[in-house]
Amino acid sequence: MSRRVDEAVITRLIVEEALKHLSFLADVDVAVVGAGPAGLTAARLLAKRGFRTAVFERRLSFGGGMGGGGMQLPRIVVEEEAWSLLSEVGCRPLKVEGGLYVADAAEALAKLAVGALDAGAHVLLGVSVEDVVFRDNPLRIEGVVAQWSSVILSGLHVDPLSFKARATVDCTGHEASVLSVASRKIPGLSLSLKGEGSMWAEVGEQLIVERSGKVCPGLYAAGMSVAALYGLPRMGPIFGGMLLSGKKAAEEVARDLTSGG
Ligand code: 48F
Repeated sequence: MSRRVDEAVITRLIVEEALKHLSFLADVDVAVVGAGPAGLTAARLLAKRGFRTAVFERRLSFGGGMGGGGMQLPRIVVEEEAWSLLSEVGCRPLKVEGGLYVADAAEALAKLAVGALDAGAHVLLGVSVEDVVFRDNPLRIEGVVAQWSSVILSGLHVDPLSFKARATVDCTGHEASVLSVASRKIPGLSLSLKGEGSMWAEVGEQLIVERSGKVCPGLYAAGMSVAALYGLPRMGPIFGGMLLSGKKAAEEVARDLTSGG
């Protein structure tokens, strides 16, 4: 066995590289919160356009609600108009019927994650966003406040760190946790979360894409957090709306950052 395998060297390599990475992410173009289908799609498209993009994911895994398929049956359904967002990352259809594509849930989430990473997005797993950075006059969200998920779970009182971002995208799914904390804590931000509505897949899929995008200067929403914000119907294990919502939010962020808005 090689003599290069020394415990102190392993520790030093991990600490140095991780701290260098965290330091690099202290000031980014875009903070995407949540590595579900909407967040991974938004992150891939923004990173591909050259924006420094960080994804903060509370769990130690990718995919959010995608891996669970429908009632843990590991298949997802995607409409034809959204399928290109999965085929671009190499996902293969298992079946096509009536304009609906069926895919393997594990393959879809793994390839969305690889797509985001290959495009240059930086993913921090096991990191929870617990607050936002804001400025008033004029009001603007300027980044996120993050903590190790393990610290939050342990209940230890440890101060978090802030990560500045020119745009923050809430892709936290049903919880809409970034929008929720901003609505509670930021004076002058008139934002009230209606909570998602009952199931109506077709309407939910359409409205979620229409309503995705900017919420206030510096803050955007994609995926199920949009349904939670505007009280839109839920849609269950059909994922075209999540992918197209991530794309729509990414396009709006890119437009604003490019124009300085
Ligand atoms: O829930 P999730 O997959 O959100 P999405 O991208 O897609 C929703 C669908 O999966 C499904 C659906 C579609 O029909 O109804 O539910 O909108 O992914 C959200 C991710 O955000 C993480 C969470 O662990 C999950 O992986 N997350 C939630 N809150 C935080 C967070 C937080 N405060 N900080 C970091 N990550």
